[in-house]
Amino acid sequence: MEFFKNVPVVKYEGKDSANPMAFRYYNPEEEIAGKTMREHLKFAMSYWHTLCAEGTDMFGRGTMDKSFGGQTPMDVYKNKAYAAFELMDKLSIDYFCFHDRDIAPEGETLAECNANLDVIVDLMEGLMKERGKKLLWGTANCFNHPRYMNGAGTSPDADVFAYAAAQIKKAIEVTIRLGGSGYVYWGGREGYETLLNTDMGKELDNLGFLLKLTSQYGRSIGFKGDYYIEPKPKEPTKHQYDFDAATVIGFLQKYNLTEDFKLNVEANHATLAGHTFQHELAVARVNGAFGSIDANQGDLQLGWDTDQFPTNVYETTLCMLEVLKAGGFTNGGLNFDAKTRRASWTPEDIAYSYIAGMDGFALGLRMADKILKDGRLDAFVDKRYESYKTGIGKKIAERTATIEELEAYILAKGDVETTASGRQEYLENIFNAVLFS
Ligand code: XLS
Ligand code: CA
Ligand code: CA
Repeated sequence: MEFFKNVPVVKYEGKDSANPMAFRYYNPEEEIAGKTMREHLKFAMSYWHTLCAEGTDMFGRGTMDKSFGGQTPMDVYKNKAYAAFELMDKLSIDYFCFHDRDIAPEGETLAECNANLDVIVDLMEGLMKERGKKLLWGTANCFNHPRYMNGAGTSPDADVFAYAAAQIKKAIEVTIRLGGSGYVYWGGREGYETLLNTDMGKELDNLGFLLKLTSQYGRSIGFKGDYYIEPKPKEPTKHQYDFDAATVIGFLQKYNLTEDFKLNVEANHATLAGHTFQHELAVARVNGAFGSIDANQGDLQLGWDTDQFPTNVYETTLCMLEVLKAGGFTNGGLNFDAKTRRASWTPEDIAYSYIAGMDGFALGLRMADKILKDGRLDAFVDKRYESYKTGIGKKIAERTATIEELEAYILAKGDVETTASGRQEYLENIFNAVLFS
């Protein structure tokens, strides 16, 4: 059965193509900076938005039917799997990501949930082999069910903690079975609404323990990939403990998790935290925690997580600059944690959205490569710090300078002669000049 009948196999046709079902910038086998675009970008499809989300919002029921013609719950989920692989094939997407509860129907008990999962995982394993698709990462949905209303690892109820641990155990097993190269922890409701009812210290300690326990279990049964924490500042809780990249890195250090964990940075979460996407990626990179990316974009006029497909080329360029500077992805990739708008409700809209996002990032890669090859921005930054290459600066850089020596140096000098201009506007104009040359 074909689920996306009006979606053809999407091909690269070049920038002058007027075919809306073609790539204009994403040419999978084209080489840029030593690797093919496919290898650089490692696009992944998000199962939850693509196969599950039906366009509901606070004021309205779904506008899309994602049952894919299934009559029983199990058939619905089997058809979701067939539809998923059909779409990945048609769009040349090599990877996918899912939550345990996206791929199989929820049962009455944990045992029933696990049994349902096993049925679909069997099916997926076959489809993955047949179509050559890979799992970028798996995760557990520990935020949707009412039991998680007060959090999972940070719940005040020990039974909820135990349930979450057991659920994550199974999700990691499934991820390993499907050859996943990553496992994500997004702290869905790991946060709080008010300190009047919250013991923050206890909650953070418990969360650290949950991550330690489950990640070590994964290692003990052979997981070789990366674990990621995905920062987000708010929504659903008012204060999420994984606020931003810097907060998460501090948390990982405190609970001795840095060896096993990196970050999955999402664009929309960065802007919700009041940062740029580039800032969050740079924080991850300079701390050796750059892992994977949830590629989407928010709406700066709206204060919530809109998860739109990324089409802002300035943002994708700055993102790909960071990715290239980090040396590219190892176990990570670009997961489109993005959904069509409520009013873009047809199956074709899903294809148009992915094409827009993939071309958006293909352009970003092309532009980032141009910026690096142009070299003026990097040369400027290098020169800006050149005072650390000689004299007293060299001693500071080598950490041999003493406090007395620095004092004597300045006392002898009297004062600092004015420091050089930052030239922000000049550089912003170079950026535009390279992009539009
Ligand atoms: C929600 C998050 C979520 C994670 C995976 O805002 O983006 O979808 O990526 O649990
Ligand atoms: Ca995400
Ligand atoms: Ca999001």
